[in-house]
Amino acid sequence: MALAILYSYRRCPYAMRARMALKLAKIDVEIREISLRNKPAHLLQVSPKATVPVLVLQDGKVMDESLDIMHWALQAHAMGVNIRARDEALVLENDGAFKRALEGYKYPERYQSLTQQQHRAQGDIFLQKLENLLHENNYLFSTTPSLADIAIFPFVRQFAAVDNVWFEATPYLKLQAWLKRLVESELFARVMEKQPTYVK
Ligand SMILES: N[C@@H](CCC(=O)N[C@@H](CS)C(=O)NCC(=O)O)C(=O)O
Repeated sequence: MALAILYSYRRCPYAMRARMALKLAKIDVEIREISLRNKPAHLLQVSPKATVPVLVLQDGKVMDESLDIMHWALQAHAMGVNIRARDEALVLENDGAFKRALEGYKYPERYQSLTQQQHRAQGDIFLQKLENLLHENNYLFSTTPSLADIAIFPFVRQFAAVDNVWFEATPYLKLQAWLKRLVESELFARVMEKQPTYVK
């Protein structure tokens, strides 16, 4: 039987977390790496909002939110990955206030109501929270990665990359080690393998 299809974009943090959850759950999918400027007709047809990731199952069911894809993958094939209400709350904070701070910090010219430093200070509140959680364990809620680790770290990676010298100079030693561990993981390397762009 043909595989489920995942419309994806390699460098998109939402697509990264969906690819990681699918890989963790050992669910094989056909990855269709798209060009955001020239989206395939089938993607637009199944999901008019046309963001990535989008998962199209063999029975035609469509999931076009990364968290839905993660839940589906990890619940169906839990693989010891726990999903709890506390994961949800932290991920919502990541996708809300932290993501907004990240956008402002990355593109201060587009979000001039605050300076770049003020945007960074907004994001710093979340980094501090993660650092505190990581004092308990190597991962946010446990000794192994949970949904929250996988859902959040692609965004922290982007935040750190805006000014790596600044990030490395923060007192967030646990957070730095956590990010390094996830970025250097085999799982991440596998989902970041380059794919040819799907054109149709
Ligand atoms: N809430 C969505 C957000 C996905 C999203 O915003 N993806 C970006 C790429 S990182 C996108 O596809 N943007 C549409 C575009 O650039 O045309 C999710 O979690 O899946």
